[in-house]
Amino acid sequence: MNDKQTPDAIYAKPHDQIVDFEFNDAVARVFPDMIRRSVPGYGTLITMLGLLAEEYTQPNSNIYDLGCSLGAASLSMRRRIPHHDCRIIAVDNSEAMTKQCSDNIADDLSPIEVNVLCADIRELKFERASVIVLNFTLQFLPPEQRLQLLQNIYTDLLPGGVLVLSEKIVFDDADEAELLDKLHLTFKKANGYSELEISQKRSALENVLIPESMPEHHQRLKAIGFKQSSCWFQCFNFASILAIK
Ligand code: GEK
Repeated sequence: MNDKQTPDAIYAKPHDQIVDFEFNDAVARVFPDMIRRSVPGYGTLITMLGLLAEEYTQPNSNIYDLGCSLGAASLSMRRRIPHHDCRIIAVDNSEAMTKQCSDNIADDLSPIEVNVLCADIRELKFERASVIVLNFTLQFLPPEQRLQLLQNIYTDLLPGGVLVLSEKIVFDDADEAELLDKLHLTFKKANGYSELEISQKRSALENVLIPESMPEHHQRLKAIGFKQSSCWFQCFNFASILAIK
């Protein structure tokens, strides 16, 4: 990844007006630095996605990385999938992201085929899917559209197929919410973000990233039909669920 180290200074100076956050060229340029400094546990999660793909990928099947950004999850999975007749389909509706993602995939020499698509994940059909990853993507869909996407995923998954769903989460218990928000703030400050950057980014994300609670996630996945829905990772207010069909 060429621009891996480009530092995120998007909200470092005061903005006259805070507009809703977009995955544009400016964000794509600094994305690896931005996500590493904003999402606690991101690096571990990406590494573990490789192990989950190794465990759950079925021979002659497709693996979908939905909201792939620059392809970090696809690259991690690509390096560990043991079946050479499998294909990863990495999808994002930001052209800035898919352009850079394609370059990152081309620079990597692993044998598993990866197709990068610029498309809206709400309009896709998933074919012969054994593993589908939504790594911090569902949270950017309007809440009323999430059930439909998850139902499509469930319908299209092969028997025994899995969904890995990573999200920022909220808590019903006020003390727990306060504690984990505070720790997330400490994490961002420790990673060099100023109060100004943190507050401007929070405003930009307010209408765009709408987190839900773990009980909401588990209940919806169970209601759709997933036979198991387990939290396998949590760091502060960020968590990941493994749902098995
Ligand atoms: C990672 N998974 O590095 N269709 C396609 N893509 C979408 C849609 C949509 N409807 N909505 C949002 N996106 C990545 C990180 S980032 C998370 C995922 C974050 C895309 C959006 O363009 C962006 O690239 C990605 O989802 C969310 O493991 O920035 O916190």
